[in-house]
Amino acid sequence: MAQPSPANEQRALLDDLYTQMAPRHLFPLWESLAMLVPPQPASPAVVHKWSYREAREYLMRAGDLITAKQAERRVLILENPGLAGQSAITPSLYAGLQLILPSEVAPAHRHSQSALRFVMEGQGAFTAVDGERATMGPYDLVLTPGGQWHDHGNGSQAPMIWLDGLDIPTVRHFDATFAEHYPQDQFPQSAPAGDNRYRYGRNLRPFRGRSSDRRPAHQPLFHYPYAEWRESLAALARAEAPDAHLGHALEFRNPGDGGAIMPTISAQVRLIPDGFQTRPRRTTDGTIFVVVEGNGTATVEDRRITLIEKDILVVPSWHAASFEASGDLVLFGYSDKTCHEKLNLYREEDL
Ligand code: GTQ
Repeated sequence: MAQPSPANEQRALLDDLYTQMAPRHLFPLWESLAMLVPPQPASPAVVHKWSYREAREYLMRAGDLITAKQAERRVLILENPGLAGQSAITPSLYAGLQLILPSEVAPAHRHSQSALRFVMEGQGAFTAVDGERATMGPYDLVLTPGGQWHDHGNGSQAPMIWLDGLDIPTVRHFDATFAEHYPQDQFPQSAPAGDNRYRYGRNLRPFRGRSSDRRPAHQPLFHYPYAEWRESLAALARAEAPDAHLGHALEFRNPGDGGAIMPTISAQVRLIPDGFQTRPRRTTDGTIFVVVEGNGTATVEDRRITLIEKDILVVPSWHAASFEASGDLVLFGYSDKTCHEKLNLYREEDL
């Protein structure tokens, strides 16, 4: 074997090798190994907060310029400043604010991507999933699982705005996306509004099981009303002291399998009591938070971010975050935690 060349000579010879290989689409791992396999997550996403009040003004202006039908979905994408051009709020997840004005419809379609809707304002518009309507109110969580026909309509007198949380970047990553339009604006109504909640949202299930099941076995329930999850958080807060790192926290559960709400997305709610400050905690799942009630401050690594109602905050993977509440602070959050768990990647650390 040849003796290694002196450093400067080696550099020149290697650079020459790289230049000759590059047109053949061959590259040296040793130049990028530390970046490809870092010792801990080094997210390209950054911490960022969107003011709902500010975003809403732009969304309403879009409402004057384009109809929901014309747009198909009239949505402003919340793009992470560290992921420019990727329509992503974290490397795996998407977020957008969708507006439906009175008497508008967002026409029926279906796609591989799974979506959650978290209502920011308005009362009485609906999301229909395979022909069953969920009538939506503030801070309700509604799911449109992958592959299910869904349309939205607003029969109320006021604008309806919700946060869309989708796994668009994840599905793009797997190159597995299919989408279709339904020939009519609305998928035919096939069940009474709210049917899924009575069948699957109360620790019951149809006696004959799957033979009488309209809903897919893995996604029976698609509406988690605010009144219910908020009451559960309040009961938790009465029953025990807050967890030092979380406050009072609950995770939304899929009654189909006891796991996360959808195959790619997990969701949670937290109540941090007035005056309480959580200790910092970091997790591998980058998380999108919505402030539902109260004010406070988030500290993410060395950044302090004031929070008011309806602000939207993204905390990227492995960023230590803590929350301080002035007035009971109620947060909704969603992330790709369930993917991390399935892939044996999930880690969390209480600091
Ligand atoms: O409502 O189906 O924000 O398909 C992005 C893609 C919403 C929807 C979005 C979508 C939808």
